[in-house]
Amino acid sequence: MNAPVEFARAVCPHDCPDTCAMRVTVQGGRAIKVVGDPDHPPTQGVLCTKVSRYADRVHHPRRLTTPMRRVGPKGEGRFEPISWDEALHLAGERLSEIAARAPEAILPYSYAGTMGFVQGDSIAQRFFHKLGASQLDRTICAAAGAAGLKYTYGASLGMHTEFFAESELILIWGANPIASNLHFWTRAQEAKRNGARLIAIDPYRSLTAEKCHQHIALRPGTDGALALGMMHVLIAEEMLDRAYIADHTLGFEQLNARALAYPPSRAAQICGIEEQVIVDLARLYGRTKKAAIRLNYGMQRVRGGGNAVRAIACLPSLTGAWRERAGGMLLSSSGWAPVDSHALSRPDLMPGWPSQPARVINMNAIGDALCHPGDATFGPKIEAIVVYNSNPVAVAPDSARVASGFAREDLFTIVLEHFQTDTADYADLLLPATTQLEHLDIHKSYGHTHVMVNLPAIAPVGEARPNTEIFRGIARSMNLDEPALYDSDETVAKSALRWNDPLLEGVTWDTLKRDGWAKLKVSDAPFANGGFRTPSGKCEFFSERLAQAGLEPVPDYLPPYESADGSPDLAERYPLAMISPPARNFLNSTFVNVDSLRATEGEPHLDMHPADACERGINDGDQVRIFNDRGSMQARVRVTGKSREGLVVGLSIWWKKLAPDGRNANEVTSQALTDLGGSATFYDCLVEVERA
Ligand SMILES: Nc1nc2c(c(=O)[nH]1)N[C@H]1C(S)=C(S)[C@@H](COP(=O)(O)OP(=O)(O)OC[C@H]3O[C@@H](n4cnc5c(=O)[nH]c(N)nc54)[C@H](O)[C@@H]3O)O[C@H]1N2
Ligand SMILES: Nc1nc2c(c(=O)[nH]1)N[C@H]1C(S)=C(S)[C@@H](COP(=O)(O)OP(=O)(O)OC[C@H]3O[C@@H](n4cnc5c(=O)[nH]c(N)nc54)[C@H](O)[C@@H]3O)O[C@H]1N2
Ligand code: SF4
Ligand SMILES: [Mo]
Repeated sequence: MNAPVEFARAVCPHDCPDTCAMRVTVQGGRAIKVVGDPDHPPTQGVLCTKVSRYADRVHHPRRLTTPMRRVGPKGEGRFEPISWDEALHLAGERLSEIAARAPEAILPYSYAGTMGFVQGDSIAQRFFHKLGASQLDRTICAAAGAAGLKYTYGASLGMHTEFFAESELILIWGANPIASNLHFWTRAQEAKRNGARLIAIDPYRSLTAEKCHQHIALRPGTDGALALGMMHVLIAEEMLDRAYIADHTLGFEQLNARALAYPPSRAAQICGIEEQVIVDLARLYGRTKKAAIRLNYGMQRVRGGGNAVRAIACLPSLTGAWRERAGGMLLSSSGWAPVDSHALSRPDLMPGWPSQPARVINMNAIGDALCHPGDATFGPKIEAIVVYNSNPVAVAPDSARVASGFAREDLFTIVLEHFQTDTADYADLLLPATTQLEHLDIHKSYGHTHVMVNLPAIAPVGEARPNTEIFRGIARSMNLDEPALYDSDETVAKSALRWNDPLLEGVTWDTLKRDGWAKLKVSDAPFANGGFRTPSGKCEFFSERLAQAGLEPVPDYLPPYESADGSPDLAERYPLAMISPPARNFLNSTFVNVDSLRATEGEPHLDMHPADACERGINDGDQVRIFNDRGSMQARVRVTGKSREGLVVGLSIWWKKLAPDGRNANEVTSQALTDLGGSATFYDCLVEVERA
């Protein structure tokens, strides 16, 4: 007899602005189908291809189902199963020993494998804070943009996604929504059907750029110059909303002076595009009432990423586009949610809090950090690393350095994972974690304005445990007596939001659990009457806080570290700029091991302009070696006009061990950090390419 079918409600946990609501069909304790919830307005019943296969991932034959201990050399990935008691004992024993001597020699490493507040950084951070472990600066993705927004608007705030459907002009800027923000793309197409013009600003003719009315293919890392060139035209031709500027902005005179230094001719030269393109773009933007910008993180993974976001964020305040709900800008909406991050992560548990917090390690420089012998400036050498919700050996820059750090025989490595990833291969202890269908969580979104609850749909697969439960277990084995380490998942979830915030009016934990989601009460045109969250309450063209920090207070253009302008000698040796944005069927390095999705991507490719290929005697379909001083990888070339001249594109992020040469794009990326926020500079990378 067939087991009865049940339905459960879940939230897509992935690092994606769409934060979809999912409906899970469960039969006989197994998830058999996952679909988009038709009742959730942002989801509209649609999931992307990847997550439609979520059940395959949950019940994947290679899911980790028991704790394991390393038996072979580091990195070889040979393990033997052990019991949870033994695993927790081994973890606790080693961490206790290090914590008693040098707590900062312990480092957590986590990012956004799940975006949930409970399984993300709640009990885990409380645990590391209590130990006095090093803190991790979680800056691998969005930190430059977040800093840019903070200094301009006061927080990560922007338009409602749904109102892009009413826009008359949409600049899709450093964004590839067909791959990475599907539900926004639906709105953009609605707008297109209503007559809106869509313009992609991207060095690469992405899936999205291909479908826009116009594609402006600038050099990577030059967006700040483009925005300043546009401003020059807006100012020179008086396409300004003087009243908006007077009432709701700060520092127009200084910004005016800066823009004057970027006539379109100069901006065009920097960006490698026609001057007329900038003039036309500025005129169209300045004359369209409902002009909206969908900015995304692709444009801020370069040296000047923070300043570029600031420059672009000034545009809608110059023209007064914010007055319309279909005008303005959206980079991230995550700052609307009233999250109680103090309650979640409890920094006050740190022994030195608040005057002497533990040292901070930037996650983008994990390669250098793991290889550091320790000294007075750096502090103690890292002796233990605990990885959860992340796959640094595949995703962190300067990968050879990262791998040599993880290969250290004297480094104690714990990895909490669903699968034996490239990072898991280096674990001393590999612990099986639950997926989103097996645990409780609460979410905000950075692409819409709902908060959402995920309820477990099935029991944990095998002996998998939620991250929270694993950290509670390690804490118990170390005899830590702090009660906050033992809060239940539901207690943690309830503490995630400030329920008395007016944006959550009428919403409680119980209603949220019952309904699955709630829309925050953010007004339709949030900055129509100003109300920015900066110290001045205005859109800050000039930032006093930046000036006080000794940084440039008015947005400027900074050439990429690795470019003909930024480093001419390097550009002689390595003349090609390389970017490695996400492949459509992967989510960062997640899903690379789902065979059907990997089969769709095929193998690692490198897209190259015909002129660059011809110059190197490279033909379509050739295997090539991509290299610089940091390392090399191989890929199959696609000779295509999708890449502008001088640019090569390797869609990512492959698991190294599933690539033919055991390497991926991060062999060549660098650990250098952005101007603001200490973000990674994945797309600020020069290489040379030759036939393999
Ligand atoms: N399918 C899929 N979806 C994803 C992800 C995934 O891996 N796969 N990852 C998720 C995550 S973590 C994130 S952060 C987002 C990322 O998604 P986005 O924020 O959209 O960023 P990217 O995909 O990195 O880059 C977007 C576009 O920016 C272009 N670009 C690169 N350099 C520059 C530049 O200097 N200037 C300009 N103007 N454009 C540039 C790239 O060619 C690319 O087409 O997507 C999320 N969604
Ligand atoms: N070359 C290049 N490198 C990049 C980028 C790029 O565009 N180009 N993009 C960068 C960006 S934007 C980002 S955000 C980072 C992403 O880097 P990461 O956040 O590390 O993302 P993933 O590679 O998806 O790895 C997440 C891991 O977490 C695991 N996981 C998921 N849920 C759970 C859970 O509940 N518990 C535990 N224990 N594990 C879980 C998954 O199995 C997966 O292996 O990569 C960056 N690296
Ligand atoms: S990855 Fe993004 S688009 Fe796909 S289901 Fe998750 S939230 Fe939706
Ligand atoms: Mo990201």
